[in-house]
Amino acid sequence: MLKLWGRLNSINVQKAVLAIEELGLPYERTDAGLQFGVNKSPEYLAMNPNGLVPTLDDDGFILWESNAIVRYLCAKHSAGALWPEDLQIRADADRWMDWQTATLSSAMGAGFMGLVRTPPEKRDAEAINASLAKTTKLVAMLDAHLAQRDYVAGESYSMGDIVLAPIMHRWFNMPCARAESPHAERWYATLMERPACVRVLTLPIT
Ligand SMILES: N[C@@H](CCC(=O)N[C@@H](CS)C(=O)NCC(=O)O)C(=O)O
Repeated sequence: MLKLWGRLNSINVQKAVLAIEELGLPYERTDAGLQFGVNKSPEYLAMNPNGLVPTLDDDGFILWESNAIVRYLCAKHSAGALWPEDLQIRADADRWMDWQTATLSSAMGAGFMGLVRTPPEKRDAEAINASLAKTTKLVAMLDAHLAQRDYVAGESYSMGDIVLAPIMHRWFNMPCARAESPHAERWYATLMERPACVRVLTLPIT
């Protein structure tokens, strides 16, 4: 059976759990990271020397990096669907997955940490506002992309949507003002009709 380590309020863990839930695979999840600890133990570091979550164990095959986990599981269990066979459609999904990690997550980090994980008296308003401004521009980019298609890689739900869903759920639920993004909002509402998305993402933003 698949084993996964990571706390559920991490968007990187949520991506992996969402992929597993979409695929309907049996799995065991162990809370790890922040208040749960575990991720700095010698046993955990032997699996994942980064000391970060998530980490997957598929029958002895250990994998870390959330996007790699999503790609691996979708390729193994859903080639031609969640893992598109068409090279260009797959590259499109890959592109948005990498953008999520390298660009959107980096931009949103300070705003999220400041507004959600920092008490009001300790917040750095300048850093939060800069982060929200950057995120707003990036969400507008995603919104323009989704104006032309139902899902991030075209007309079908794919691993690209799985990776973007947790961070966009966080964005739409963070305690801050947001510019309208009607196409991204329509896409998000469609995703939230999926039982796996409801199961994994309907959590307070913490
Ligand atoms: N690029 C890595 C980043 C992993 C990462 O930064 N994980 C965070 C949670 S989102 C973490 O482990 N933080 C330390 C902790 O939770 O104790 C991935 O996508 O898996």
